[in-house]
Amino acid sequence: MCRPVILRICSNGPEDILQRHTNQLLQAFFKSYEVKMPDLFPEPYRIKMVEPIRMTDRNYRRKAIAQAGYNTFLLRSEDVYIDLLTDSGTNAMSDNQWAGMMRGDEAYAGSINFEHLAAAVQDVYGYRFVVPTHQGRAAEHIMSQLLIKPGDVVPGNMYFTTTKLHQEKAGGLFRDVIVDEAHDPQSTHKFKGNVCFSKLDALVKEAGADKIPYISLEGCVNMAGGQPFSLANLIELRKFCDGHGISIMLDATRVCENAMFIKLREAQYSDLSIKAIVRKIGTLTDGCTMSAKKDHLVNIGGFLAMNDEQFYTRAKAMVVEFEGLHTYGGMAGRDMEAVARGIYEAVEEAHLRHRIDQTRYLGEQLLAGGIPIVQPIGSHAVFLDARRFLPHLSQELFPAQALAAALYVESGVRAMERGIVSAGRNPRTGEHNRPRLELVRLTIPRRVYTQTHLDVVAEAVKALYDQRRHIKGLKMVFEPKQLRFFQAQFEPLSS
Ligand code: P70
Repeated sequence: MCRPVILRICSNGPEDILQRHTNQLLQAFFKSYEVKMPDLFPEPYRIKMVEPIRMTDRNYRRKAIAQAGYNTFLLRSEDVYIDLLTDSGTNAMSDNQWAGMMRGDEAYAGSINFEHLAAAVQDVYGYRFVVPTHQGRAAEHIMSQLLIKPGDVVPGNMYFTTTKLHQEKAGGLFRDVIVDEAHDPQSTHKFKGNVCFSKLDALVKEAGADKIPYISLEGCVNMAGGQPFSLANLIELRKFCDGHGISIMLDATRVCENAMFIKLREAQYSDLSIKAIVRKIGTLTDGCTMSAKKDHLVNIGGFLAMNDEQFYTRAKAMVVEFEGLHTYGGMAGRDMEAVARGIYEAVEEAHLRHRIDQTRYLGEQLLAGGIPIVQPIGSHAVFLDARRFLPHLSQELFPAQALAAALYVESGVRAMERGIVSAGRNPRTGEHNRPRLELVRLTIPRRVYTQTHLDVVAEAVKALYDQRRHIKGLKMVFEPKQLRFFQAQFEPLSS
């Protein structure tokens, strides 16, 4: 399938030079050759350095997964062929970012790289204050401790594991207010990350607005399959929250990818640059936590940002206790420089178009092979629907965990469970939480794998689907108290 080239040149100020340059080159290329733009947006980069990976055989992998307690988090990276465990910290940095690493100002206090980072956040997101942290969960920890009081309720557009943990540690209770469609892997709603106002309204009436310190809003909702919220929904949310005196704190981890979907799916914003859309989202929210290891294209880093000066003063006081001085917060100067540069690369349209098209490519291959996946195909990953893949396994037999282990044995491809194991236990009753979504996440690191790698993954999943009846359930034999999915161990059931 081909369609004509339509590339837009964005101009949002001097920092957009790289974006303009890349888009101009692509435009010139397709124009001068008078070729049609391929259906998939091509890589807006070329490869300068490679990292060898090795293929192992099935027998080797059978032993490796048994040693890892059937938990893909416990495999050695060396034993993995294509690593789709996560898109977190696994991105390939650009030459521009690596060059920035050489400009690290490693002074204990007042590093110039912190100034670059804060200026980039202010410019792109529009928040007034920035507190650096080593990664996203550290920002979540500080924000939860400072804003949540015991007995508070925190609504969110679906839970995320670390976010919810820190809310609970601060004495809060998470409540899901995402639209129902988000829990249905077969619903093709365009914005499954949207907030449902009847749920939110009922919660505010039940708990009282004074018990709700903020609503937690995530871009491209991870646990729902990388599903975006719409700008229309956020505008309505802002109005609702203003009416009740409730803040909106953004989980900005994948918000640039969310902005790409807004541009493609919300007609009234199709003329805006990604940077302008991200800025709108920033302006409509009161602050954010950020795991820069995702959209910002680095291997480590994060921050907390806000507009409220008092909150900033308290967050600065707390970051020195847990992370480091407020001008590095657990990052080296060079890491902050890489994040500052990554922030601008993250809002390049060509990068994001390629990114979501790569994910779509894998998803469409699987759909064509009849594999049950979450739809619409999200931004950062393709999610296998383990309930439909393994209908013979009940949720207590950990179908998604078993499927991820079997995929590794079949192909050397590493994926991640996102189902009952990830959902943990109810802190009050001790029972397993039983999410409707029982998924395996095939997560695509940014700028790392080629189309051929994705072909291998698709073939592996299809081959496994043909033998799905032979995949057996698991028994959990070791269970950590918190975030159990990271270190839990399992044994296969014999029948
Ligand atoms: C992933 C990673 C991290 C993450 C996130 C959202 C929406 C916050 C964070 C925390 C890593 C991960 C974390 C827990 C379970 C499995 C994997 N997500 N918000 O692979 O950020 O990792 O920097 O502390 O997705 O999805 P950080």
